[in-house]
Amino acid sequence: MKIFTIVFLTVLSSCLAAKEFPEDFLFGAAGAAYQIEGGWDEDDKGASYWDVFTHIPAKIYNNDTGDVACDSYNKYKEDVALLKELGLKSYRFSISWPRILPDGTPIKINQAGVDYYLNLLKELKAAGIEPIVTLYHWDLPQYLSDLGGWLNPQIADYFGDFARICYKLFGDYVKYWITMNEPSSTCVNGYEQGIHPPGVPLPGAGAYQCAYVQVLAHAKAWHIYDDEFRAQQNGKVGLNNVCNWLYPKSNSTEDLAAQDRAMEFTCGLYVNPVWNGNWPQVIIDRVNYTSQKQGYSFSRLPEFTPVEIDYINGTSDFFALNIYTSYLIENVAEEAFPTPSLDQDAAYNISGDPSWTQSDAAWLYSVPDGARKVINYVNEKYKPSEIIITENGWADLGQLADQGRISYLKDYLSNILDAILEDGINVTGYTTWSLLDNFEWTDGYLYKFGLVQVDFNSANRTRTIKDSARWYQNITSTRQLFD
Ligand code: PNW
Repeated sequence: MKIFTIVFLTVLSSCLAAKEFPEDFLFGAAGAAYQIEGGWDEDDKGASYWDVFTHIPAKIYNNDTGDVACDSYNKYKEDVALLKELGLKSYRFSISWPRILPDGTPIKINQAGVDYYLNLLKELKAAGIEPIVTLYHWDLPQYLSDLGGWLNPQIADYFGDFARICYKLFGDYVKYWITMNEPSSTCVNGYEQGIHPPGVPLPGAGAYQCAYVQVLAHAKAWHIYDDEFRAQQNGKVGLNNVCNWLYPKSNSTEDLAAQDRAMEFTCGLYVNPVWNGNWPQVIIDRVNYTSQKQGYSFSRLPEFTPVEIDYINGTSDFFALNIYTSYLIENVAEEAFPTPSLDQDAAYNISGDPSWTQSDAAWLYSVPDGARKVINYVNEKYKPSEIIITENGWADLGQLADQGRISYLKDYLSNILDAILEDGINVTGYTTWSLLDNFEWTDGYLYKFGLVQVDFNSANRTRTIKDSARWYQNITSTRQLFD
């Protein structure tokens, strides 16, 4: 080799320093039942409150629904083949509660639904892909919503029965269970603001009551696993939430305090009970204070009894963390407390920084440093023995040449890897959101997060691999990332 070439290659390799993911790192992709399955009333499936909600005109962009979605109910073999082709080692999917139990109760099991998930699990097993299974990704059976949904503490018992049935039916195949996807989204969108089902805004009360019930339901599902299945099945059960790193808008004492509150109101409210036994103290104090100012004789935040605290504390075997974006947080100085709301209790404004790259979906910015910061935050505060990044992804309009997604994933993966290698945090897996373009809740099919494009205009729901998928395939097969 010419000396020139040797010098060139040496310089090149020192510029392109490779970082390596641990050998057993679980690279994968994610999806959720209502967003991909379709088959909304096939066989004996019951209706979820999302089925009902999307059929109400003007609730969803373009009046789109999940009636067919990616048709994964019929095309799951193609999905697994794609995962395999991309060399992925894990697949996060969710079980539709009303597909297994049509009205949410154990009175009737829909065998066709059970077979669907068994077939999917067998297909994954044959392909050597580890399932990470979410029990609840937002599709509550309509009957249980009519019973009060996530405002009714008894739903925790119904959820426990559903969880038990799933462990019994599928537990031999599953090592990672996630009970609830993002209580923060269910509770704020569904019960505080009413922009998700059940669609009735209850500001200042709905999100707190929902968080209370979801935490109890999660804990019930964890205890059932712990008491009845763990010894045999030897899996792990965890709670998931989205926790984004929030930066203070200035270094003023007020904004720094607001930053801390904002982390608690968006993340801690839902996960602190499970890891540390109660709501974050700052939220207990704030809601108590504003409730009093508004003339209540009690706090709008439900109180956990000592027995409940004992029951919920320590009920997560790993931390399932979704990271998408970051925001700037600015304190709101308040003089009056006109109407109850979570926003007023939280007393901060959020915004994006103009220097951050914004996706087509306006809420989503690329702020990769935030990933490392939030992983450190969660690790210090909750001390999980294991963290899995269960969602992280970028929105665009669905083009195959998706350079924006590649840049986003590269920058976030690099920061996640720094958290592993430099901060020594035990992040063991990463399932990017999402494998397929899919039904994006109130945005219908407007924004796309997939590694794989789905043609929603073809009856066949044709799947086409995007550039980002090929890029990701290269990262997951080499486990190397170049800065
Ligand atoms: C997730 N945030 O929700 C959901 O789990 C997915 O079902 C959904 O498709 C995906 O995001 C993309 O929208 C989020 O505050 C909720 O940054 C909140 C945030 C991000 C995602």
